[in-house]
Amino acid sequence: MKRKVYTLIFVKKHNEVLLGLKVRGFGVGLWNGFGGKVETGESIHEGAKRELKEESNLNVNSLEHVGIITYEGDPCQSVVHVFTTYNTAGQLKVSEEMNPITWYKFNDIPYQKMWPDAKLWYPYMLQDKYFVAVIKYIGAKISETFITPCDANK
Ligand code: 6U4
Ligand code: NA
Ligand code: NA
Repeated sequence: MKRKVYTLIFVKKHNEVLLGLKVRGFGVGLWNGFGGKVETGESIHEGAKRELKEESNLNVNSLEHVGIITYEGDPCQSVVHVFTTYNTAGQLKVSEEMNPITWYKFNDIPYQKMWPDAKLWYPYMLQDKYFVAVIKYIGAKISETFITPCDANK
């Protein structure tokens, strides 16, 4: 089966990260970073920049690739490429997909209103520590996880 490829982008400053409340589509009602499916003909980085613009109106030049998550289990096997940035341009705006958009302190992340796997790997993302995660869901429940930090490039 072909995996769907997604991006997930976290805009950060000091000890805060920008999260949006998903008001449409997959994960509706949950807080998350910005992102979506990589489209045919674009690179993963291009897809990440496009999704950030579409969902928050922010422009970004460089993104740091901080992790890869693969989700196992039916019906959606997917791979999510996680990026961070400290440098954006333009005026932050809510979108049809993310509203409201709020800065959250690292020690005040709303994990109880996020995907259940978020709390497992956000600590690495928040520290810009490269990580690899494999998360297996059965229905809405996590059945198995494998998460490892990977410091080779740092
Ligand atoms: P449409 O509505 O077709 O434009 P698109 O924006 O391309 O959708 P979307 O929003 O469905 O894609 O992408 C899902 C987003 O949710 C991606 O950024 C990846 C992220 N995501 C998916 N599963 C997740 C999970 N289990 N935990 C998590 N983020 C997840 O924290
Ligand atoms: Na999206
Ligand atoms: Na989108």
